[in-house]
Amino acid sequence: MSVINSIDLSQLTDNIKTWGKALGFQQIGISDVDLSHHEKALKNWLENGYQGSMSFLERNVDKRLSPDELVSGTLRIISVRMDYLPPDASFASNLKSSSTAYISRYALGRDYHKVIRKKLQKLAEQIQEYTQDLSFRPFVDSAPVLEHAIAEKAGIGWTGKHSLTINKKAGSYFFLGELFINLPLPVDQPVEENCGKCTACISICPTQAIIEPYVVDARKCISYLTIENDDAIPIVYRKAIGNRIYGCDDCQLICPWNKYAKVTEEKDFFARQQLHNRSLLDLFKWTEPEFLEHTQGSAIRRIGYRKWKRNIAVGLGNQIAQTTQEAEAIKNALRNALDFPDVMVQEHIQWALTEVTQHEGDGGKVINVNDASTATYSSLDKNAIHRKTQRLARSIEKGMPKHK
Ligand code: B12
Ligand code: SF4
Ligand code: SF4
Repeated sequence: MSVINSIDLSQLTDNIKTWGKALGFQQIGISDVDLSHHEKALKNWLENGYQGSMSFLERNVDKRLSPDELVSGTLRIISVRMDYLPPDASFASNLKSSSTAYISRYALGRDYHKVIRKKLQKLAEQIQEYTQDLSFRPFVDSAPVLEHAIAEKAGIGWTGKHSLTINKKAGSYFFLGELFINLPLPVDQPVEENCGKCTACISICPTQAIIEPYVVDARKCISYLTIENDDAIPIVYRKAIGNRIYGCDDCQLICPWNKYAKVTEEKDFFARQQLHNRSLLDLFKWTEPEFLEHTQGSAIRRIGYRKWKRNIAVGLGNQIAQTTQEAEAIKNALRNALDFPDVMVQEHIQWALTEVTQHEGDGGKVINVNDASTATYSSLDKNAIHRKTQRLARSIEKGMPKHK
């Protein structure tokens, strides 16, 4: 009899779930490696070019669909989820204040890749103490892994219309991670889909990036535009970005299931005070050494100073100045940065300067994102954007009062 056959796999599965929780994962599920039912959707998505410049997504497509080709000998995947919602998320108050920089709540603390990978490694070591037969490989947000599809099979949650994994008791503010293993553990069952007729995420998206249920055109998503995209942010999306300088949470904020979201127990994910609820102007004035110092160990550091400056310039262009002094302070900061040693960033600063100067005192202009492709930016309607954000803020205040 092989050693694997002689170990009690269901006892080991129970142990893995207990050990995983003790390590700080909120849920652990087990899936097999057949993801073939995702082939059509994944290939369509890539053929349509929705990945934009994220060319890493075009590579290893077969390996993504067959985890046992990615890591040979893989029989099961341990899928984990870890909550990241920090205390004092102040979602609504931050979104409503156009002078305050909004940073996606997943990025306010320590880089999750490091935190989760370390825990997955520890979990693997515990399994190895139980059986020497284990071979494993941890993944967190690694390109050739279809994390949603795996989480769905492992019973972690269902794929919402915004394409993220949602759990009935915990909403969607959690990261996913995986441990590929060679042990034939008993698998978990997928959970029921629970979006029903709701389409709230689709209509609230500031840039209409959820082009149909379950399909996000990354090129339109603020998360892509502010994080992954190395080039200029297309003018047509700039106003809709508002004060969101790194990522976006809107499709999750409107989701009714997030009223069940729990505050993270992981202190590493708590918000750093240098990044949370800070004014756009303060962050824009950071020098490069200050940027590097304040973002050490954070995922934000990976975008680099150049994109940081680009994004905040857009935020400043969208700021609705309440007084002439405020408008002057923004203009001065922008003018002082016009010699930034990068033409792309200079153009964003110039754009922001024009915005602030043109719309001073008129409460701004507004974009109708549905007409975005034809809109020239002088016809954009800032008030419509503002109304949409106000609607979202009201929904947060009502649905997630503890995190407003
Ligand atoms: C590339 C990427 C992005 C891109 C593209 C997003 C996307 N939706 O594809 C961008 C930069 C835009 C992005 C943004 C964000 N991301 Co991201 N991202 C990834 C990454 C690396 C790959 C995702 C991927 O493979 N996309 C390609 C598409 C085709 O795959 P998919 O979205 O899984 O699509 C499947 C389903 O939609 C399904 N499907 C398609 N059509 C249909 C139709 C029906 C009927 C059904 C049932 C299913 C279905 O099949 C598709 C193929 O399997 C994953 C990590 C990973 N390795 O998986 C993190 C990941 C998805 N991101 C994550 C997060 C947190 C975010 C943001 C919330 C960050 C932020 N606050 O700014 C936003 C959310 C935006 C959004 N609504 O998706 C988390 C999500 C956690 C969770 N609870 O689900 C992940 C899992 C990272 C992690 N390890 O935690 N991301
Ligand atoms: S993260 Fe923001 S921009 Fe991207 S799909 Fe969700 S709501 Fe739209
Ligand atoms: S907002 Fe509605 S449609 Fe979108 S993911 Fe949540 S429940 Fe599903």
